[in-house]
Amino acid sequence: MLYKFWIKLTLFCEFRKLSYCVKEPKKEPAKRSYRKTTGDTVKKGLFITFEGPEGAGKTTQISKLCDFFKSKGKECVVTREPGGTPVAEQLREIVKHHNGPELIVDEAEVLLFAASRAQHVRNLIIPAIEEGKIVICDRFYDSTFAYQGFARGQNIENLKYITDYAICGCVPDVTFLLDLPVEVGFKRTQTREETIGKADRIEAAGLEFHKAVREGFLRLAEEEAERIMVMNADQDSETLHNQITEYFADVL
Ligand code: T5A
Repeated sequence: MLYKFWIKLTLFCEFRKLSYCVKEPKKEPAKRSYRKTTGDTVKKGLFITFEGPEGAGKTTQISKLCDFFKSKGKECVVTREPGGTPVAEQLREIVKHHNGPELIVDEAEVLLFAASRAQHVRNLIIPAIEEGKIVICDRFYDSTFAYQGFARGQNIENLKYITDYAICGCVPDVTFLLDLPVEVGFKRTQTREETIGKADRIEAAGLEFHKAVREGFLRLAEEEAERIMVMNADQDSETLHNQITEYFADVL
């Protein structure tokens, strides 16, 4: 009886290992690239992320890049973090706009972003990439390291572990870090019609916090220079768009 149960348990564990997400924690995030480099064409989808301080122009560039891919006959999905699926969007509302008497503690903030990411990766990003689509995501886990790690001071090793658990091996093929002075980004968001006078919880964290975020992003880019492309975002949006599309000249 006990022997039969042991065999069943072993078979179940082997099956789980074969399934998409290996549940055992890994020390390093799995490098899983969706860009097949064996031919000239993209065989499966691509996963592209945009990062940067507030008001860097990510949304603007993502929209232009998606139009660019569509003009080349590619299917493109635009999404964002936190958010991207119904549950993840509910978490976004809490983490950005919670305004009750009970404050969100820093540890819970990390986990809310991670929970949103876990939903998003499994229910939207991976299925779309597997269908051969190009997924462009407005922020991903680099934001967690820059905001919650470098700026809020949360332990980086803990963040790596939590991120690894959330992303299921789904590492971006390329990340564009739109870099610009924090003051320039603030000025842009403060004069944007929809957001005038409406800073959310994180935007309202102050200049020093956001300077630390920017430094954090630049440190990440140094550490992962192959994946993270630092782009000067303090220039007109068309020039920046042209610089970004140059990167894809060899894969389309
Ligand atoms: N967060 C997120 C974490 O703390 N941890 C995490 O793990 C994650 C995933 C998300 C917040 O959550 C935090 C970070 C953020 O605080 P959000 O609403 O998604 O918040 O906001 P942001 O991602 O910060 O995006 P923003 O709306 O602030 O700015 P964008 O998208 O970078 O910029 P965009 O394109 O909307 O442009 C801003 C304004 O500038 C103009 C645009 O027309 C617009 O008015 N603009 C330019 N002006 C001059 N020159 C250019 N080149 C311009 N490009 C755009």
